[in-house]
Parts: sequence; structure tokens; C-alpha cells
Amino acid sequence: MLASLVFFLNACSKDDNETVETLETPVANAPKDVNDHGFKAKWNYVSYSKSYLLDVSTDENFTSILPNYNAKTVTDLNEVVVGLTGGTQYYYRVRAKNETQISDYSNVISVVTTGSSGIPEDPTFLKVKVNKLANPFFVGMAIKASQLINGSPYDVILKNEFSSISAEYEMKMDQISTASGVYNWTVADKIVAYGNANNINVHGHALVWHNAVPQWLKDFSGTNAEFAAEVKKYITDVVTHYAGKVKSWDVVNEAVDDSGAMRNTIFLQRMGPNYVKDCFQWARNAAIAAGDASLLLFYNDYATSTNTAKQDKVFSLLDDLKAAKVVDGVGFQMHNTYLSPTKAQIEADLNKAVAKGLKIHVSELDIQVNQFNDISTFTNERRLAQKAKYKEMVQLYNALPAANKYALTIWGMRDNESWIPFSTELNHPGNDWPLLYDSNFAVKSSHTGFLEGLD
Ligand code: 9MR
Repeated sequence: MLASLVFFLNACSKDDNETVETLETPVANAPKDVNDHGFKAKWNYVSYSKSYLLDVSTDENFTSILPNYNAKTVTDLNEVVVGLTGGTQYYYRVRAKNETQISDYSNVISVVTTGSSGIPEDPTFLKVKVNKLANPFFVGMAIKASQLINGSPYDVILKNEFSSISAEYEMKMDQISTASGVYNWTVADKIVAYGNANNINVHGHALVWHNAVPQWLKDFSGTNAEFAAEVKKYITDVVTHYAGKVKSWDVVNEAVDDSGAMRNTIFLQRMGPNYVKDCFQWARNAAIAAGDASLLLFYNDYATSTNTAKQDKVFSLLDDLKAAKVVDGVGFQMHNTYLSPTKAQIEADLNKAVAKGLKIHVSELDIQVNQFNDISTFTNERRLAQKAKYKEMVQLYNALPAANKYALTIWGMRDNESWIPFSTELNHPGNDWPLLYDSNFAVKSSHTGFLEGLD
């Protein structure tokens, strides 16, 4: 009787305690006083707590918690975290604690220390590491003919690090075609010869693009059939001129608009919806007639990972081209940002191409870090976020089946030469740092991210 009374009283008091003292999950706040060696971690008060347990880690999943900050007991609502490395990414979270309970983990706060880590970037050459893979691929760079001077920093970097080149603009129709049947080969020939002489793959970019139509063709006053004949002649002559020297061509670039319809270009207007297939067929015929049965033909476009209407249309176009046996691969431009597309979006896009048995060219990769114009200098946060995004892209690309790999091409060498801040179409409001080399040709953390993506 007495025993059951004691039990009853105990049970009541325990219940009361639980009702009163259930610990809520704390909310961690943005850090203060971030410096080269530490920061002040902050969080909100939790009722009935007596202390807090602070974790600081170098990874978001808290698999590498710093020994001094592994559930460190703190009785205040903040803690000055010390002894860290400069220019480095950290994460923190807290739990509330009283005599009997520990709460769930708070949200995770990301913080990057100021200054420099002092750890030099990995100096390994990109293509050297890629060529050691079981299934290597071309590492490409967009170039301009003026850069290809023997001994220039561009030349040295290209020969050391890259196994493929794409002309950033000098092999487009508005550059090569000066009048009907009249060609200016000088600059394009220089680019192709450079690649051929240095054992660097040459990817042809691009035969047909609405943004590179020469004035004479825009003004062409002949019939639609005569217009189509001009396009056929151009494609045939260029593919023939570079047969055996250019290994692959973007035959048509950006034929789908952002609503998922065929883009309303002069080519669509003059040649009708089958023009893409016709262009591919003409390119294929020209290559075979010139004795080049192995020329690879690509369809190239942008923003398919984030725009499903566009993605669907591009892949249905590719289905048509495949049915006609005129296409080998797809170029995903990948003018990305440090936030977008997500890993899952990129992976899904690439996997669609794998499922269709297409070769994949990540054809114009760059990763913006200032698309909202919210920074005026290249911060450590963005530097590390960009590094992670380059690493992610390379990991995804490298994980593709060998048969689907072709090349991963970066759209420009130095940050200060990137097209991004100058683009009127992109409406990019400020400066940016989207590439692998800074204005002094020094490798950035993004370059190290590329290398880490190969591990
Ligand atoms: O980066 C290229 C820039 O230097 C040229 O002036 C421009 C016009 O020829 O083309 C830029 O490259 C584009 C590429 O050819 C197709 N995808 C979008 C790229 C950025 O506009």
C-alpha cells in the first residue's frame, strides 16, 4: 500500500516536471565579430535550459567537428570561437540542456573566417589529373585567336592544362562568312592550326546561331529556298574546309526559346521547323563527302536544367535528330551561378542525355558569384561556394558512363575577361568572378574545386 502510494507520488511529480520543462529546440543566429581566427556564435534563449552544447564543424553534416567544440558546454547565449584558420568555411549548431534533458539540434549556421587560409591552391594541371582517370574526357577552354601567341600566359596554361579548345566567337558564321560563298578563314584557321599543332582537340562552335548571322544573310532578298541554299552552302563549305581538323561541331545553337517553343529566328522563319534537322544532315553529308566519318555533331543550348519546358523541347528535338541519325551529342552550356541549378537538377538533365545514348559536352561552363550584385569584392564565402559548385559539376560529369563523356569546357580563362559582366542579354548588373583564373592568371579555389571533383 505504502509502496504504491510512493510510486503514485513519484509518477505525478515526474509528469509535472516533463510538462513544465520540455526543452524547445534553440535557434542559432548569424555570427558576430568574424575575423581571421574565429567568430562569436550566437543563439536564442530556451526556457528551462541551464546551458547549451555548441558544435563547430568544417562540414555541413558535422562529420568533422572541431575537438574543442564538440558539444562544448556554454552557459551564455553566445560563445567566442577561437583558434580557427583564416578564409575557411565553418558551421555551427547548438542544443539546449538542463539537468535531465537535451533538446534537438538547432538550425545550422554557416560562417567563413576572414583573411587567407595560407593553404596554397593545388597546382596540379587539370588535364594531367583527368588523363589519369580510368575514363578521361577532354578539358576544354574557350579561346580567342589573339591569345594563341607562343609563350603567352594563355599559351602556357592551354598547353599545360587543357586538351580541347572552342573559339569563343571567331568560328561563328558572322565572323567567317563575309558574303555569299566568300569566307574569311584567316582567324579561324589560326585557332584550328593551334589545336592541331599542339595535340589539343578542336571543337567547332557554332555553325548556325541566331546571334551570329552575318549582315548580308540578314538582308538576303532571295526566296526562302534560296536562303536555305545559302545556309546549306555555308555549312557544307565550313565542314569541308575543316574536315579532319575539327573533331566536333555545334551544328545548331539555341534553337529553343525559354518558353519551350522553337525560337523565332531568321532560320525558323525562312526555312521552317525542319531547319535544325536539315542543318545536321548537311553537316553530316559534307563530313562524309570529305572523308571524315567520325565528325561528332552536337546540338547546343542553355538553361535546360532549370527550365523543364525548354528541357522537354530540347530533348524532343534531339529525339528527332536521333531518329534521322544525324546527331551524336548534346552541349549543355551551363552558364551557372553559385546557387543554381541545384545538383539534382543538373544530374537529372545529364541523365536524360545518358538515357538517350548521347555524348555530353558541358560546353560553356562558368559559375557566377555576383548575379544579384550584392558584393563588391570577391568574398571568401563566394570563393568557397563557387569552389564547391565547380567541384559538384566535375563530380557529376566524371560520374557519367565512359561512352557519354566528351568534354567539359570552361567559357574563358581569366575572370576579368569573362563575357558575363558585359552581357546585355544576361543583364548582369555588376562585376563577377566566374572562372578558374584571376586577372593575374593565378589559379583560384574554383580550379582546386575542379581538381577535387576528380577524386
Ligand atoms: O562569350 C562570347 C562572347 O565573347 C561573344 O561576343 C558572343 C557573341 O559571339 O558570344 C559569347 O558566347 C556565347 C556562346 O557563343 C553561345 N552561348 C552563350 C555565350 C555567351 O553569350
